Amino acid sequence: MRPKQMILHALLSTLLVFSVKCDGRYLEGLNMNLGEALQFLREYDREASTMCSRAMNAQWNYATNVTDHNRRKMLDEQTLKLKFDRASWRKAVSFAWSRIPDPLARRQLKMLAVRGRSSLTDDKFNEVYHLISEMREIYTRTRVCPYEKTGVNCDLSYDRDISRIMAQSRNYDELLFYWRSWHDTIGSSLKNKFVRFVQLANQAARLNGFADAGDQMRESFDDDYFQQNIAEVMSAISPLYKNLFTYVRAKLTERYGDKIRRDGPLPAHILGNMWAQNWEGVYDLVQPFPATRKLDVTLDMMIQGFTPMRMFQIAEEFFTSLGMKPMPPEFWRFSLFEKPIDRDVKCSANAWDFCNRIDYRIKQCTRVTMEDFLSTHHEMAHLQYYLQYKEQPLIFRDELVPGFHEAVSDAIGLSVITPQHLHRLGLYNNFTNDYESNINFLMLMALRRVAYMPFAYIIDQWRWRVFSDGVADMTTRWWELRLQYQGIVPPVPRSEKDFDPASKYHIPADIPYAKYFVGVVLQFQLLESLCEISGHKGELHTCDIYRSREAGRLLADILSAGSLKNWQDVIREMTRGRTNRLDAGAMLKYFEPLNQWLKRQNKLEPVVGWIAQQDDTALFAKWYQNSANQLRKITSIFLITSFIFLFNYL
Ligand code: X8Z
Ligand code: ZN
Repeated sequence: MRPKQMILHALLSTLLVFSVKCDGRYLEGLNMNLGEALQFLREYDREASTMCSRAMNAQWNYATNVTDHNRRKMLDEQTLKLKFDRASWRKAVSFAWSRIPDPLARRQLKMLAVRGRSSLTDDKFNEVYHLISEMREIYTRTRVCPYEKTGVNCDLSYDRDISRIMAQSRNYDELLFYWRSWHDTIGSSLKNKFVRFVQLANQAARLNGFADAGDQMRESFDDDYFQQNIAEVMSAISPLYKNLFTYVRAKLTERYGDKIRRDGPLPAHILGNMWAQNWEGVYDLVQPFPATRKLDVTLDMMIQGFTPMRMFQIAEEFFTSLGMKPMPPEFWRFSLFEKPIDRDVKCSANAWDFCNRIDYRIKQCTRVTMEDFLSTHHEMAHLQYYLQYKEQPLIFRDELVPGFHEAVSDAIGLSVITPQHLHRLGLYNNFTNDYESNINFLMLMALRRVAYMPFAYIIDQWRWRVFSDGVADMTTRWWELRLQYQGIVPPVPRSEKDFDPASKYHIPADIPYAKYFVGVVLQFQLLESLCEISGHKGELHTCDIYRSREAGRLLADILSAGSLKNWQDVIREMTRGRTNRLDAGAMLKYFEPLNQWLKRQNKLEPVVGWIAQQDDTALFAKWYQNSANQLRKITSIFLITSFIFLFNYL
């Protein structure tokens, strides 16, 4: 144990009037009394449920009626909850939980003991939470100026304006302007705060028995080989990604000419998204068969007089057709389905569990569009998950593994978005199952999912390296990963004066990201399993599980366990013994027809993937190279001096 750790452990011991030791990996106490542990867990369940309900209510009130008063009330409740969590952590680590004989009690205590930053002193605990909320605030308040307009307000926000421009503009310089404004504005204001945050997060993790904050983050995946496992999945997906990348580069070259090298990486700003994480924005440039129309049933929905309420009823019927649960009365009574005209609301769609086993709601400013129709199913799948695990104790009313909530909702989405399903609903009457429509459809899905994988992979790779190796060269390391996995370079030179990773909300906001990577892999594994049990024949991307009671039973079984069971065991059950780990096979199977098509398209390309030249790395590694050269110089000077010294001495 390090000295600082010893001091804090001693401090905690006096505070808690028991001795705390760090035996092996985790921080834990000496109390092995099972009766006391069970009593604590019962009390925790009751009190934590009340706390959670109060916090959710205050959050709901604010999100559906944005006023200063509601914001203050929400923040007050959050502060109370943080205090409660901290007190619960203290009690949990007073137990020698790893040696408690009851496996369920042990698992619950472990969950309480290894999460969060409660190991910090009061001052530092408050400081880290204050820092995170400050960083979130700065990020969400960031505004930039409009392109080529002087004398106007600089009040463009990412969500309202810039995301749309990045997806729709085909003007290289305009895109560059917004990319640069966003990165420059955010990075400079967040770097120092982030550096301090890293220090505090690491301290908290070490006091809790972890090597660093990245090690603590990975704990939630409960897998000693997690890093290796996701690296293998990334390698397995990489050839498909490179095929897609190569085809898209060729198409972008048609648009942007010699601004792009035909065998090189792509500049980060022309892929339809600020972080090049979702390429759907460039669909019209890369559509394989432009004469075949894009799948969109919005018009059909309008003609048939769809309303937001009807969209939710149809989504509910999807789940009841599988034999799953209908929405409870509270859902229909209290949800927000449409944007109110009398008050300001946060319109992002989400699904709410009020932690009382009664109240479940969706908030969505629904418009009658295909996109929102898919979103009703997505959000309702989250609610279905809440309903399925509602009998578990609060601590197990959680996803099987981080990312699984999204995986479930997205797997349902993959079934609902098939032309086959839309046709069954009477929404896509001139549907033809021809090759060209299928490839167009798969291209759209690939721009959303395949293009996303290397991005989803590198976020936490970067973050974990910062936690383990320190805060030097953070921007250089960011771009090294971007180039290696995404084939992306910055469109203008960057240096350590910039802090480009902060341009992605989840980094300053301290939101883990590997779960999104896991979520995509698992959604295809889940889809494959559900389709198999439903008796689907044919290609995976055409599978619709609608009305399959068998699929519903399997899904309900998986969901009802919440986070009670070991996730690898559940994956084994789900795949009928085929595997107990993350596996890219199902995703590759889904995209195989497109992959074959891409390979044919790329035959004449000079290289599949990208070749990085010095000009590419010089865009972000100048400073790094200089310092590396300096380091080399210093090392050789040191070696020469040592040699002279030794020579003289001998
Ligand atoms: O952060 C989100 C959601 C909240 S769970 C808005 N997503 C990731 C992102 O925006 O990067 C959804 C897709 C991935
Ligand atoms: Zn979701």
